[in-house]
Amino acid sequence: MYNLYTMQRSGNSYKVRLALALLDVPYRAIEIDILQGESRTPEFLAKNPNGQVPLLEVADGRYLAESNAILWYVAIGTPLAPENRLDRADAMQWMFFEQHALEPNIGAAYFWLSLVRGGRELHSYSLEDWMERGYRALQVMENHLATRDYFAAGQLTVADIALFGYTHLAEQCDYDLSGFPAVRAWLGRIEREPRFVAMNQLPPAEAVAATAAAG
Ligand SMILES: N[C@@H](CCC(=O)N[C@@H](CS)C(=O)NCC(=O)O)C(=O)O
Repeated sequence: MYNLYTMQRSGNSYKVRLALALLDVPYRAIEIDILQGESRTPEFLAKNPNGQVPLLEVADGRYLAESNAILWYVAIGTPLAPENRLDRADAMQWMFFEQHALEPNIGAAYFWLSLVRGGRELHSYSLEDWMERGYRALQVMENHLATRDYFAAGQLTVADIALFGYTHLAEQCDYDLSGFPAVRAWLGRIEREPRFVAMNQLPPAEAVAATAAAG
């Protein structure tokens, strides 16, 4: 069974939890509170020198970081990972977009406005940029989804899961999605997937037990 180092309120961690849930893959969750510096301890840095979650222990002592790399790792061989060469590259294209255009803006706004007390005041100078660039990314997504149900391969893939992670949090951090009907319909489509789990849903019982044991 996988060990997943995760933080409940981290969108990047949630992507992995969502994929594992949709695939019905059991795992143990080890909660890391980044706000308490738990991703920067010597023990954690020995596992991920970049000091971030999510982190998946794929085999004894072998760790994989970066949410989108982890998504591919868990999804290969399942319907979430397209087989066709172009579909696969297309999915990757959207996952790079997610990391460069969406996550640095909506992810940053979510972190500072929703998770950090006083974050809005601390980062008031960045907010306008996050809003402008975040809306630009949402518009690209809206245009794509206007004629499609999913981002790549005509089906639900890891690209949708990657993009869902922060898009579904946008309204919690000042973005207004009312002008993005195709994006809203796509969010609903994913939420109706069998085995969908919400971000605030706790990991399965065996995972919680493992977290307590690890603590
Ligand atoms: N590109 C990485 C970003 C991971 C990331 O930013 N993780 C945040 C939580 S969402 C984190 O662990 N931050 C703690 C830190 O940087 O100290 C991914 O997609 O996994």
